[in-house]
Amino acid sequence: MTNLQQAAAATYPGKLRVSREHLLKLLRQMTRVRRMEEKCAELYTQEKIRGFLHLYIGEEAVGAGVISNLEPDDAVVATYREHGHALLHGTPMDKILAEMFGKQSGCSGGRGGSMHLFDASTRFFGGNAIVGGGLPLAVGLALADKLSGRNRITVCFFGEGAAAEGVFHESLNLAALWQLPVLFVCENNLYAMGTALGLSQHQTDVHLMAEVHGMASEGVDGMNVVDVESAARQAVNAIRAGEGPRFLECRTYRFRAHSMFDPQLYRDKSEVERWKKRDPIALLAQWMSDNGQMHEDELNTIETDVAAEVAQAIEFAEEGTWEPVEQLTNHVYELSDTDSAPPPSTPNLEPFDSTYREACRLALEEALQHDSRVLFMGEDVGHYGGCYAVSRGLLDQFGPERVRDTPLSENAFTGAGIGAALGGLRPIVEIMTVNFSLLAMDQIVNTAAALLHMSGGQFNVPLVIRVATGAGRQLGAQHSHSLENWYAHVPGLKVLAPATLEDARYMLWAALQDANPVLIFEHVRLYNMTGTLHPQPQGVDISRAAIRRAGRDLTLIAYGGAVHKALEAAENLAGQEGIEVEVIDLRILRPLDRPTLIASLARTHRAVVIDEAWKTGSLAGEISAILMEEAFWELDAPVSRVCTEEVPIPYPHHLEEAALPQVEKIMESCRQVMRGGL
Ligand SMILES: Cc1ncc(C[n+]2csc(CCOP(=O)(O)OP(=O)(O)O)c2C)c(N)n1
Repeated sequence: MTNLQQAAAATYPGKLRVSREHLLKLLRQMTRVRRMEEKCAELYTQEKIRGFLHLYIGEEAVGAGVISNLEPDDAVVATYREHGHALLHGTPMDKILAEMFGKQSGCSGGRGGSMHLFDASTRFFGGNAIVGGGLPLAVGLALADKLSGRNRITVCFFGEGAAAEGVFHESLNLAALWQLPVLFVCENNLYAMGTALGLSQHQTDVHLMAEVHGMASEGVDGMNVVDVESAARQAVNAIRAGEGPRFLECRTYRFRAHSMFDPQLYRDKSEVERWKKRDPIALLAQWMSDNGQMHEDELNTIETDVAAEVAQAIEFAEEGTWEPVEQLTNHVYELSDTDSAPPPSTPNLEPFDSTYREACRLALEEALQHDSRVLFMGEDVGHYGGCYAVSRGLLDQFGPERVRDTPLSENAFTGAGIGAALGGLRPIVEIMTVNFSLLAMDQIVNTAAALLHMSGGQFNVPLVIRVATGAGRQLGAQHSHSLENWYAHVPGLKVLAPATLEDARYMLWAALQDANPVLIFEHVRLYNMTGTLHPQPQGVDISRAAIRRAGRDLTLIAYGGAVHKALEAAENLAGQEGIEVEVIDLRILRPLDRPTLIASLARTHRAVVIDEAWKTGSLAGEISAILMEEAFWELDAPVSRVCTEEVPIPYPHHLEEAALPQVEKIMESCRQVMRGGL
């Protein structure tokens, strides 16, 4: 017996309860992945494929064994090592290769490249280059399926490196807590880049980590495609039967470098050679021929067919065209798919007294009532009634499926919101405070904002995220900042700041009609604001700034909580000094309504910008630059900025007040600008 025969016999002892035809199919599938990727390595050396290229060679049995259990409308989420998964789930090889070439005919329109393969037609959700970043998406996709009563599942592939990320545990917990139809597949190839598993985890049996979360889990030999397939089948059947999520750890090995840049200093050649003796394709082929399950010509046929498929795919990729540079900014925002339904009509169109908090609550209630796709989730939104008491009563009214308390896992539940949006829901995610949103920034910036673009326009994310922001309640340096401009910096996101009762009530509905991720920042000092709410049967538009007070002498630009300080300053200046200030409420921080700002400046020729963020790197700086760049000749004085002092927000009342833009400071700034900036 040759070594390979011995290894094959040891891997597949005894008779296999799988038909010969099925084994041939598995062999063919693995061979397609292998030969395609061998070619990719060659094409990389020819510089046809650039950037990072992570090959799956050696691990094919995992993808082939798991995916052979899926139905066409089951979803797959993968990592940057995803060429095989895309191919196995049905994306044509030619589109995969064209994507790696960066051609328009690629499966992501050329925008994604090797690490970001996407295919809406096969429900292949990427292609995620953030380690662990795909897990919450899978949770959200599965949540959407469960809530919609669809009997389909989501499979999420990731490496064992992900198990060290917090989002791994957050996602497993959510999936188990909510008993979601998701199969987590850990492709344990023993190394995360150059770090051996034992150097990053004390617990090296990754599937045991899933057990901690109460999830049935199993470890299998990832070089044995029949074992992988059978373990996956049991898991998939259990999930389809409604038994909740499952976890599969497949022990495997990558034969090639982590990426093409990796000199592999961290492992011995002998170790690689040892593993190559357990090549999953060679093992199966050997076992089949040794056991009379395959003729040599059948193997030859597979190889010939696959070689033809690869050759045709390369030709297709070569022939593809480059996207014209004129289209560079395509796929940043979804333009065509935006719903334009007016807000639900309310019986009472008479103005009524309200608080800002009540206006926000009404908005949520109306959204939940009038759109069955709306799902509201976040920390303490249900039983507690919302940390700022905005959602009191909604749990009783709409039940725990739609008003969903989440664990303290901002990154995972925000990512789950993205997944649920991809799955057809209209989720509203609440994040208690902007400081905590930083824990979800990965999902917001790396996924929600970028997905439409990375997927070449295939996957828009209609997600709304509500965030409390701002200072003034003596909550100290970890609950009081104004970081909304960090999000306004990011193409792909829309950022709103309601300052009035009407905007608090209607911006949410408008955001839900938008096909893009929208963040709504509610200033904490506004929740207790009282006033008269004027119902708006047509809702509010979320593309324009608003002039809250007309004036001829100076334009005062503010947003959120600062709008009211601006108005007070304007009234004082008019009454005391005869200076007529025009107050603009930005309302939308991204995309900024430049025409309204510039038209106002053309009337007043002077501008002051108020911003509760720190001056350095602020939105106020951006606006000031826009005015200078686009309306320099209108300016009679330099633009002035009133921002928060460069200090984390302090606790004592007097220091907090001193740090923030206040009416007197705003008035002084206006006076100075009226003097020509002197
Ligand atoms: C959040 C994050 N941190 C670091 C990296 C850089 N990085 C890319 S791949 C990788 C190793 C991941 O290993 P593993 O999850 O085991 O998957 P494998 O590459 O072995 O398939 C690292 C550290 C990243 N992409 N994302």
